[in-house]
Amino acid sequence: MTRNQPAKENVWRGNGFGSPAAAGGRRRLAGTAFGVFCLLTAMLLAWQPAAFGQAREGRERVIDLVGRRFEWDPGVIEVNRGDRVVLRVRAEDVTHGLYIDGYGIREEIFPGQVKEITFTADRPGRFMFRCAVTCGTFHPYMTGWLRVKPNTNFAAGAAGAGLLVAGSLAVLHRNKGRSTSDVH
Ligand SMILES: [Cu+2]
Repeated sequence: MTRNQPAKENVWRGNGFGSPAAAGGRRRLAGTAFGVFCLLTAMLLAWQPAAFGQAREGRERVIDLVGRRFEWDPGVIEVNRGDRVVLRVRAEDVTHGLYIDGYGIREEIFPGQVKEITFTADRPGRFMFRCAVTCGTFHPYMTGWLRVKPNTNFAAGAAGAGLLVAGSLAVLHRNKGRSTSDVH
């Protein structure tokens, strides 16, 4: 008889921020946003496992690399981490050498010869490759870049997991907020 819960709640509603209708609108908006988030996460998770398996195996990449005074063609080689890289190196004019920083590769390439250099791109990052045989005035500038991209599918998986955690925290926070307002 002294406990008057409904009346108390009515008083709170009257003093609350905004009308109950506005609060309902906000809640619906939050619900929609959460629904969209769930959908995106589900799509990510559905797409990710198959791609992950493929990336882990690595692909074989056969790349033709031509050395000539004083450049490499192509000057930038892009592979994914885990790829098995087969470089088919050719010297177009004089004897050149290929040295790849960070991969400990050093080979001499004579004109008219195709040298196959095989390695697994197990270290991500940007590595300079350069000519290892003095071939003329601008020999020190005969450089290129090997770009080993990190496992993008792994990154996507990590991002998906992060989104899932963030979403769960958001829901917990929302529910906590709701129960607090119900109690008061
Ligand atoms: Cu050279």
